[in-house]
Amino acid sequence: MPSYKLIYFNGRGRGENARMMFAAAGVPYEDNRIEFKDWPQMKASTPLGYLPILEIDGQQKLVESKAINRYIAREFGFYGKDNMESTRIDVVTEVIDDIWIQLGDAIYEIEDEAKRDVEFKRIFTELAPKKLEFLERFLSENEGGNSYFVGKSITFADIDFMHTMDYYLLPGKNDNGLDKYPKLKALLQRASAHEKIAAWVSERPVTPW
Ligand SMILES: N[C@@H](CCC(=O)N[C@@H](CS)C(=O)NCC(=O)O)C(=O)O
Repeated sequence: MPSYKLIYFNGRGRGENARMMFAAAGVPYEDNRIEFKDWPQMKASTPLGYLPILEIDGQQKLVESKAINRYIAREFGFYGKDNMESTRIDVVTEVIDDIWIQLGDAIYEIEDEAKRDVEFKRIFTELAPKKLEFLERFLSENEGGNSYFVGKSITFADIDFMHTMDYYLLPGKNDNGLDKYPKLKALLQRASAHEKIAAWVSERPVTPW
């Protein structure tokens, strides 16, 4: 088994999908969390000036979170059994990514609270419903919607969905954001009950983002 070191900030953000897959697979890795105060002197030494980075055996350095996530998903069996399943996982994660990116921009880029709330409202009432309606239908195409997005066991698609819902179901602002999508709501509960992922979620460092 290679040795893995995931280098990211002390938050969930673009590092958490990988951490959840390490946890789900039961594969040991170094969860290297960089504090913002240490980042300026480290930035120039990184390949692209941003994180995450996945180091494998202290040599290979992978950058770009989506590439890292797909690499880990392939290595640990969370990327489907054939090209069609992998592609269906890609469909889910790309649809989810649109929500995640725009939510992240609202949370981190808009400082004015009133303006941020306007953007949240647009995301919750205009952008996300189209994506979630699609995902509810897409999920229903597999095992009547009572299993996972693809196949009969958890994949990167379900993990990414869980991770994004962690942000999307914003406490006090969008707690009931999945009520119109019963299959997705049940999927979130099913995936969150995965023993190893649930253990990781309860033991991981509590961070504001
Ligand atoms: N496309 C890159 C974007 C990475 C990125 O923007 N990382 C942020 C943290 S989420 C970062 O390192 N920010 C610090 C900086 O840019 O100096 C990816 O998905 O990995």
